[in-house]
Amino acid sequence: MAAIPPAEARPRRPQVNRIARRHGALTDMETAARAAYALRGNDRGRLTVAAPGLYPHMWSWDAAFIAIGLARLSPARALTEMETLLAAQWRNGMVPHIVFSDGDASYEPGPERWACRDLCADAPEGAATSGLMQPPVHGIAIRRILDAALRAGPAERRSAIERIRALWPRLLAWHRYLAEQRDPEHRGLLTIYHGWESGLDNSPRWDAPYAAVVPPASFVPFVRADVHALDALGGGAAQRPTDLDYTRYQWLIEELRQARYDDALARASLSFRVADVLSSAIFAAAAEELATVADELALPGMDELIGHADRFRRGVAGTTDGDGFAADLDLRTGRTLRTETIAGFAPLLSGGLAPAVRRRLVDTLFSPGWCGHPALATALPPSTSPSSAAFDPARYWRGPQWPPMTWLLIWGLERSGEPESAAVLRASALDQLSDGLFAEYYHPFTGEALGARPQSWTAAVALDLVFSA
Ligand code: 2M8
Repeated sequence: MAAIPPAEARPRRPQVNRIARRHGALTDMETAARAAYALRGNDRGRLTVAAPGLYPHMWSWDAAFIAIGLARLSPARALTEMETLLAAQWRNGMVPHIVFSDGDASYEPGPERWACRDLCADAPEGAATSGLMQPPVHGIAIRRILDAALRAGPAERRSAIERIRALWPRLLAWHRYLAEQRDPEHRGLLTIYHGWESGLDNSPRWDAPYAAVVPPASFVPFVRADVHALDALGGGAAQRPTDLDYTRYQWLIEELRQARYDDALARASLSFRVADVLSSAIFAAAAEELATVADELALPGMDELIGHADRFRRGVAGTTDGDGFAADLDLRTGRTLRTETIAGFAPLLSGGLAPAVRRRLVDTLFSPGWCGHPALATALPPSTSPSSAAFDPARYWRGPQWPPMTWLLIWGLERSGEPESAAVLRASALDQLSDGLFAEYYHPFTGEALGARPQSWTAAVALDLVFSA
């Protein structure tokens, strides 16, 4: 029998208010059944759209979370999701942030606005794509799919392993692109060219760097489609980034087009260039997960993957304050960007903190500034701390709770030796998801469903959380 560790070494049970399931809430199995139904409804055959209406295409990191959920239903279908995404990989290895599905022209910016194939020889021949990337969750998804396949029957297991082998060169090329093109100076931190690349588009993390993105007076922004798509759900402008934000987003696309999506030119010319600590932590974790797959399936590249994991784990840890809270870096000004946002918990994904520091970071997560805030409807981390001046409870990444972020933290806590804290968050997450709506995000104080719905990645993480409980 394993010896019981001394009290000091044992993870402490976080002090948070556990909220009883609300009246009329679904059971976990009902939540899972509804989540499967929602994912089926958003399935277009070889890809799952991020959400009907607002996001009628495939998004890169959404696809990874969707695959994590689908793996609970069918590892084969989960692999199809990854195959569709990776088939749209650029020749330089970049996995694009949007793969456009045919037949829906409602999303802006659409393929014509990006014009990737006209401007860059690296853009793929097949599906039209955007010219940006998103956080590299895919290695984590591949690991989860393999785990699910290993629990399945021999035929399904064999087929999944063959398909992962076939995807392997593309996965390695993606990680190589990130390590070489997005961290040429070996900081162990990924450079992003647009807030959209972080996935946390309008987070207060980017307020300072975006203030320096000033479109010329001659720039005519295109008409936004997102606000109208949300009006139908009673949401609209108050839940989305502002018009000023959007003009900056659009101008950055113009700058990228002028750089012809060339990384060296983008790094030298763009008016937004930051080192993104959360994407970097995800990259370290994904590299480590892929290294275990390489090891088990005798695939090439294991040492390289371990090297990336080490480099980025150290890069992330190097940005932390005394309590392990991480920060981004503005590469244009050299300034550290310390914000009270959920990205500060990045080291819980990548690891590498001394145990005492990690414990302080977990304490912060459950403190009144975060999950322990007395006004929260569900004790889950908001995207921005309610104690921050930038906190806005209903506006997109500036306050609401996002289920995939909760999933990442649960996953990170589990793998960094904090299973009790992970279990507490999981119980709260299942409580939030028991409304069966699978909203894009949730109002932290009222618990109201916000944004698009059913949002595929929300349904997907619900499925995974039910079956991993
Ligand atoms: C949101 O971003 C897109 C642009 O990429 C948008 O607002 O139109 C973000 O929440 C992003 O993280 C997410 O991947 C995407 C689709 O769910 O929507």
